[in-house]
Amino acid sequence: MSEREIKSLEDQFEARIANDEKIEPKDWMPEKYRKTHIRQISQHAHSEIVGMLPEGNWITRAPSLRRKVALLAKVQDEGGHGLYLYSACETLGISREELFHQLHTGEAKYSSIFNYPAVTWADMGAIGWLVDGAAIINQVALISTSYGPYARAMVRICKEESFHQRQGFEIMMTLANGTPEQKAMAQDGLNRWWLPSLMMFGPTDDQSPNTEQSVKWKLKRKTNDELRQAFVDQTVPQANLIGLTFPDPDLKWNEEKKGYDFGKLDWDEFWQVVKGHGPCNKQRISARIKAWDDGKWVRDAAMAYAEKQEKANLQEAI
Ligand code: FAQ
Repeated sequence: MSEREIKSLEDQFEARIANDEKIEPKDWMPEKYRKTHIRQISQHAHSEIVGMLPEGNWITRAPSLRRKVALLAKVQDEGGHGLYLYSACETLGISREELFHQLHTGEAKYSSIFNYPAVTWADMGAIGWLVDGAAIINQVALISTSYGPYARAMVRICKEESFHQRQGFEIMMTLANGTPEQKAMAQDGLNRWWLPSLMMFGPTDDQSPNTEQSVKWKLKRKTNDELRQAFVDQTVPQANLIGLTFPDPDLKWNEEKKGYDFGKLDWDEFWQVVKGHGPCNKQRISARIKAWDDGKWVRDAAMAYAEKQEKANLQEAI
């Protein structure tokens, strides 16, 4: 293709983005757009399935049948989100095997938040309320992202995340209204998960190398700092309602900006976790590799069955 032809395709592409049209898998797109989407969608997919691990550990220890059923359903939903997102990512021309290879070798990232341990039952409340709460703020914005398969996956994911957030908040509310020990457990969960949840939104805008281009392509509809601020403003009144406090002496209402100010986050800790040195990174990746290896016979059986079906269909056609 000549340079002039490429330039014309680029111009048409930019015009479609400006027009808020969805880009579909078979449409022409700049190579950088495709790669950036593979990076973000796969990081998102990996986060969903690695995110099953801290909560999966608590299914057998849920305090009642009702809690167990809700947690089981939530963890299954996260697996489903991973599936939609891997499928959306595959439409960009990368295979599921390659995506898993990238996760297992550390080439692809997943959300920092899932490298923290879930040590008490209150952490199931804190994860649902705060981690899913943060995920929704980010993902509602992604419903209007420019890549069609990603945007459509987000519609259902957001509905389910909304249930997850409520089940988490309800656990926290029950504990906060319980015995002094239960309230202390809820407070401890909030203390440990609050700052890591704020870091989920990624580095501050001035330190975020991808934001500018991603906002231009309407992959990201809001910046990391805008989303983080929206999350703080939404969550502080919820904690006030159930009588919990935040581990941040600088958190206070700012009438001028009509939002909360909050303290500086520990970005050294964030980068340590992202680079693989968080409390649970090794444990999470080895659990994923084991699941992949243990599932080999299922994949082989499914492939053998599909081949058999294809042969039978061919013979029928002859
Ligand atoms: N953890 O330039 P930016 C969930 C990396 S889903 C690790 O700002 P970008 C559901 C970033 O990749 C949670 N790495 O990057 C659930 C980049 O590195 P790279 C996941 C992070 O992409 C709940 C570098 O830092 N949600 O929780 C993180 O423009 C409960 C520079 O950063 C999504 O993935 C981080 N927190 O913005 C499941 C949503 N932040 O790739 C189970 C979609 C940044 O250049 C249980 N993703 N990095 O080497 C996004 O919106 C964006 O990708 C951001 C990052 C906002 C996460």
